[in-house]
Amino acid sequence: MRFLLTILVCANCIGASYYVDSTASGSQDGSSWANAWTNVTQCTGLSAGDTVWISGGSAGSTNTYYLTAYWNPAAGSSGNPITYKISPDIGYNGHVEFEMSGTGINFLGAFNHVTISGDAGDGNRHMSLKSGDHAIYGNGANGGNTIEYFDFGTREKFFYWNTGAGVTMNNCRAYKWQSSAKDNIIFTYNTTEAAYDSIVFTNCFFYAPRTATTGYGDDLAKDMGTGVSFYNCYFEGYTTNYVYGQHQDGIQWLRGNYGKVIGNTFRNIGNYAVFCEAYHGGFTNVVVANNLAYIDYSELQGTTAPQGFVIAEGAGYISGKGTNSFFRDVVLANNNVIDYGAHKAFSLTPAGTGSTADCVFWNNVAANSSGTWTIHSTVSTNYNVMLDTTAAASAFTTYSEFGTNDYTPDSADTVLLDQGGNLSSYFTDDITGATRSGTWDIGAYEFGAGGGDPPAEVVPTAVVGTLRAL
Ligand SMILES: [Ca+2]
Ligand SMILES: [Ca+2]
Repeated sequence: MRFLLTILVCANCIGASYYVDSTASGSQDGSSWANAWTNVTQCTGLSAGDTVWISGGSAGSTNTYYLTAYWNPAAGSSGNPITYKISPDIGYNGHVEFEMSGTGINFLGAFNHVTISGDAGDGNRHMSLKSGDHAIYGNGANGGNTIEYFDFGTREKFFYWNTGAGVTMNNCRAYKWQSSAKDNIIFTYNTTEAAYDSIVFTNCFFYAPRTATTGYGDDLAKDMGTGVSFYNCYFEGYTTNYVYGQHQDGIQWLRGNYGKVIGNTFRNIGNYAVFCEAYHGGFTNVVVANNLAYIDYSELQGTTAPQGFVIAEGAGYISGKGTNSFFRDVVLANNNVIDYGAHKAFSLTPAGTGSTADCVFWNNVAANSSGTWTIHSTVSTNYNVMLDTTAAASAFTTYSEFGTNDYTPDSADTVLLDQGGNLSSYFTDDITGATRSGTWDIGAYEFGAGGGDPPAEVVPTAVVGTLRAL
């Protein structure tokens, strides 16, 4: 009897398993693969902690799940989400594709305490979205949600939510084509004061269109709000005949505190790689560190627009808020800006009569990026280096303009290697995720730390034109 009781308690603890398979032909009660529900919309009777395994068919094949309205997955509870996940089982670990039937339908609206996972254990994204309007749209997502290993596809609208927190998105991908309907991939503005890491993007890949010859193009992340973090993500502006009016920023942060931008890579962004723009007021508790921004496209380098990492008053600030703003506990450190030509790599300054307290500008390196930095006199400034192409070739393991380079300090280098200051009270790793030890190096890469390169993947073929049908 005691044994039985133990089993029951444990079963309740780990949650029950249910099954969804679009090809199932049994009783469709979700109790097994044979009797699986045939769509996620059929799921009923779920409890917090349960797992719904979804079949992608056999390896290499795709099961498509058609939705005629947005998916409203049943919610779990705090600490016990309901998990909707690709099955890792042989015969079911292919690919899950969601396809929206009809126009103007978003894939997800409000969702709470759910995990949606395309992780079959092999590092690939086993879930994707085809057609539909926004991938995620709404005021929901109020806690404990994870979306992972999900390819949101090639589309014009992705993520928009104007309140809420509690979303972690990891190992996802979004490739935006240009349109007049939306000029960003991620748009969120959580105006409620929140802690660090309330909304987290990690190891994700984002692509947005821009022109070759101006700074115009869609933003990749916009507005943001409080408690948003980006870790180890990849942001790229790809070239099109973009015809709309947005200036392309990698992350354009217009409001909010407790933000982290750490270990990310920004390639060929039309305007600013990161622009913390004090549009709604100043910033407190923001860390921008261990990031790499580079240009490897000569036409973009020749335009007037690109800049690296900028934390400053905005050009279009709200009167009485952004102007003369105050920054506290803002850290701009260990970032690399590469091949921006005559452009500016770094700014950390409020304008007008604004001031700062406890702000840090340390350990940054600008290579072949010779614009004069704008750093407020009240900011702690140390261990920053500007290198011309000759000095960069000496300092880095390998360097040539627009080259495929290794920005780890060369073993014989005396400019970056062991020349930085220790900021372990703010962060402890380098861009590869390896722990920094000993005397810190200047720049995003710590010599000898190992850990491999930051994320990179084969870049999809650029979408040239205005709209491309799926
Ligand atoms: Ca912008
Ligand atoms: Ca070192």
